[in-house]
Amino acid sequence: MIPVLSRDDCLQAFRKMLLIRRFEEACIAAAHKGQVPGHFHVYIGQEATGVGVMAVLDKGDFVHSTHRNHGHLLARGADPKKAFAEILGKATGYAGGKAGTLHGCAPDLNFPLSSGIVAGILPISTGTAYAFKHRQQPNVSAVFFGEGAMEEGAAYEALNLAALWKLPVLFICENNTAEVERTPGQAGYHAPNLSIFELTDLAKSMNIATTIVDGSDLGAVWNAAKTARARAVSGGGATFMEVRTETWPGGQWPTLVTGRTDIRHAWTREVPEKYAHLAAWFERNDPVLSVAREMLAVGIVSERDLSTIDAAVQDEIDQAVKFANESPFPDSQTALTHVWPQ
Ligand SMILES: Cc1ncc(C[n+]2csc(CCOP(=O)(O)OP(=O)(O)O)c2C)c(N)n1
Repeated sequence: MIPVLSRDDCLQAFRKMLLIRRFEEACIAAAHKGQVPGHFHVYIGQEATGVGVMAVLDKGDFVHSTHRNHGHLLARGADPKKAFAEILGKATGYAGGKAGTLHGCAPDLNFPLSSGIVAGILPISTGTAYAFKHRQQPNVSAVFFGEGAMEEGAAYEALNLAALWKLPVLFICENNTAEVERTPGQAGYHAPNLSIFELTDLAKSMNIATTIVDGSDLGAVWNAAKTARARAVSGGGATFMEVRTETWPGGQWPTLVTGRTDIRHAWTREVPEKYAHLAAWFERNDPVLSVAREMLAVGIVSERDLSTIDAAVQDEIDQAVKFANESPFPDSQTALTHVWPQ
């Protein structure tokens, strides 16, 4: 699907996807050193979704996310230094260290908040869309959430009102369990409290346009998001996009492995012994390597170009980590600031 995009678009998107990958690998490394307070969730394996959707959004559009927000922030253009500092709880982070990993935000980029409450963000994003409609503003509200959100009542209320009032919302449901056999009510199904087989059936029942997209295919995500945004700003209402990816095998909490992505896997396909258990995923399901392979195949880049981009991205992440490590923790005097309207 890469041919639908220009060379510049491809390169920019690939760089962002790699930035997210390296950021998350650094995050896992920091967590292994005990530097990340509490629980956190990485975006490895879903990079094409955030980057593909964000590529078609306008500056004036709003973005909302969940507990798995790091990739969405970087895809929207967040500063990796401030984003990493926030995750470590430092004063230089986007929210002065108070949001941490679970409530990532970048207000300057119209990314006001993420909610750690599963499905909690859907009504908020629908409210944003209502404001756009009320003000006759030609913008959309994009909201990312996992398939688990479809088990929650808040999701149904948000979908219903978005449909009823034809609100400009892009509901991006990131189903990161595409490989799991769909057996409603069974433990193997990641959303075991759902009685449906297809997540899109829920949105269809509320007359919302739906689409199912392969999350390892950057071009497919990009196209679907573009269509959805055009529908929303032309008064056609919301779209429910189910983006399917296969679970990253290194992501089992609490034993997250770095699964360090060697960009050379894109052309050598030789996965080091240490990561042998991840080999099949790197080969079939890794969106970053998939885009790299496609770009190589159509001649947009050479192996050398990819290594150069990777080195520059790694350097940017190293600087972000250094910045975050050297930043102070917030002063106790700030504990009660920004927690209530003043
Ligand atoms: C209302 C609520 N219930 C339970 C939790 C605990 N919890 C945190 S993440 C998570 C799984 C969410 O799965 P999904 O929405 O599919 O997102 P994924 O982690 O797969 O990206 C749960 C149940 C929560 N945060 N909020």
